[in-house]
Amino acid sequence: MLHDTTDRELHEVTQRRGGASSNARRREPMDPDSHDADPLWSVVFDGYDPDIEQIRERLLAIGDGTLGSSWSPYPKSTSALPWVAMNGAYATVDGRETLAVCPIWNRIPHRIPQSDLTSMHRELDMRAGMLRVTMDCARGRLEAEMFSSQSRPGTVALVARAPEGLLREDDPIAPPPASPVIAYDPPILLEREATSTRMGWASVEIRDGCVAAAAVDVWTATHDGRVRLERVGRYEVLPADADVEEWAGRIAAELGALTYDELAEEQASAWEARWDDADIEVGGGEHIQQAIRFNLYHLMSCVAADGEAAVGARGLSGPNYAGHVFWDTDVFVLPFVAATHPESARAILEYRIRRLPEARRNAEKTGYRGARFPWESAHTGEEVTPDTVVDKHGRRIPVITAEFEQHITADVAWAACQYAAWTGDTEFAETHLPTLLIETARFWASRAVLEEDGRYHIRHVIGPDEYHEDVDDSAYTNAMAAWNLRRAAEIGSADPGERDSWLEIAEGLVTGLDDETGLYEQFAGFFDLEPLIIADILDRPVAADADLGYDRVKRSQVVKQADVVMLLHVLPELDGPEPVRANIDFYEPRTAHGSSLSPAIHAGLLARIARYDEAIRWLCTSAMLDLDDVTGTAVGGVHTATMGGVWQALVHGFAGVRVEGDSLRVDPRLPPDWSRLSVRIRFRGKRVLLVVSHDGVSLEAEAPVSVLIGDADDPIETAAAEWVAKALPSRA
Ligand code: IFM
Repeated sequence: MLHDTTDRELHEVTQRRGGASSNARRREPMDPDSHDADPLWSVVFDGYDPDIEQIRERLLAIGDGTLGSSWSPYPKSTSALPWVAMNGAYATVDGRETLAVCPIWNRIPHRIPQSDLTSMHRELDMRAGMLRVTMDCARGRLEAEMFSSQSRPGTVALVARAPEGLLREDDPIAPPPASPVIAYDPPILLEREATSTRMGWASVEIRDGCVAAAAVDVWTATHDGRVRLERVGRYEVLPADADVEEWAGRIAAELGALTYDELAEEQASAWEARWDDADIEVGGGEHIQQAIRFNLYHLMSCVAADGEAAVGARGLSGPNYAGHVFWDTDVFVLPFVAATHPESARAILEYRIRRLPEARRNAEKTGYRGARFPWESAHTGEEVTPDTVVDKHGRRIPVITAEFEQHITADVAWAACQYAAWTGDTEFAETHLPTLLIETARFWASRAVLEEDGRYHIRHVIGPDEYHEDVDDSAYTNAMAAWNLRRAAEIGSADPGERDSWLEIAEGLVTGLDDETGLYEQFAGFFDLEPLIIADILDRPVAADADLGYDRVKRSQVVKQADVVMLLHVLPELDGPEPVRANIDFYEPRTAHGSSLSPAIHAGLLARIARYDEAIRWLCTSAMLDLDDVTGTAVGGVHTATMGGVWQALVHGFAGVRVEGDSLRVDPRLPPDWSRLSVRIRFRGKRVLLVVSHDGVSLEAEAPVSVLIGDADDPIETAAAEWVAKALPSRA
């Protein structure tokens, strides 16, 4: 049977290779006359290149967690993909739940045809979550700025200035493709001076409602003889029967009272607060520093903090994977927000919790008990993985991950424990956590089968490595299932009989571990496959199935992405340095890194065993994956799981930070070439700044925290809010 989700992604949107980086001057000032972009905090593109415009749109996307928007200088051109999406707003497209394309608020009504454009600069100011643009032609310069408000998610603002004639009055909201519903009202009344005003609204139908968008344009003349357009807009999800026109009228009055400058000030403070809780600084060069911030910026842009957060595989930055939610969200993105912005982590879990009834139905429908989360999820929580995709040769091929890639169920439980560990949220730990653990454990208890050899087996699955389908006893799946069962057995309210059976199954599950070598067999029979070392024959990362053919990779030991290595990353309690070394030595050269989820996980574990050159190589690959369009898929949106992986590689791998009981373990590995590494996190509600240098570790917390340094058994209870410890971080 054929499948490949990477190929699927390659063909979801037109691939425009050519690499953003070859044409990007990412570290140059946007507008030397008026503004110096800080190279460590910005991504800058010069010029207009139809071949890679869509990639640039995705990379420069702005977002507030609830709303994500990409800007196109020429939105009607075929090289553009204007894109606004809202968290959790899925429409039914061709019978399939798909992230809805929302009305467009950020079209700048300029009169600079492409043929007149003499230069263009775009600067994503990551510190302030703002996109700045200049466009030049013989008739003068257009300057614009826009953002999606972190302090008022769903509210957007834009300002544009230009000599008269370069801007024209037009509708503030443009309908998305495929949605004709739009209306424009007469001018609105304002309390401030304006040469004219205009308001517009639009809505698109989604599952169980609609996304309504309204914006107000205020035109003024500036003192230097230019015209100024100020636009403020709002997006909301309304019930299907809502009177959108009435809503728009009400919202327009509110928007008219907001000014761009006030919102911009709020925006700067809101982003400053986010960075204060999440920034990472690496004394290892500008390039990597900028890339790290790029990854953190996009993560902070795409996870809602209120209600529920449905984080798709491309966040809110682009259309790939139809905005579906995978394990990417639970295992890759959630740890970042659990440790920097717990509200967002809670919202991710809320998304899963609200879909528990559907997960229960899914388990029942497929013959099991408890709750089984779908491999791909959207609005309803039903399984939405497509049955087939069209490959690059136009052939329709089956996708079987929905049936077989079942580790997602343990991944959700794992994410819930991560959140509880980082935050100490007792309300969650006493209510939702037990429910999630028990329901998921019930699934595994009904899924594992006791066989004649006296061991429990889980047959017919796909582990993280999707090159090998329908395998038995995937080491990752079984270990995660056993972990899930054991964690559920710790819940006081669990039924004693059930608890005993969970522990028995966890104990009896086949692990694939060879005690002598410390090697995990990825699945039953993996060691008997052709021992093909992909590192010896192809430059990686590579889609090995595309290069070598699906059948060849299936019959060989070529691994798509971190699998056993993933296991050692998510359950560090299983390892210790020796198994990590043995399994990295064996699996890394066999791994194609054909999924973007892979390199960062390797980087983190390679750092743990002090193999710094390799660790930095894979860290850079993942941190620059989108900026350099390494996989040729950035056109479909940025890779949020990769970005979460970058954070995990730095925090868990290099800085060596993990939660252990009620303490933070800090056991860093600092590469000799890095002068320092500093990490900002929140642990149990307290802000913590950790600085690792070759002299030692210093930790500053806003209130006392309990810390385990290196491999110490006894925690140090910090007595004061400010605390500094010394420990030697580097290990051979
Ligand atoms: O969830 C991943 C999977 O692990 C590899 N293929 C792509 C999916 C979405 O990113």
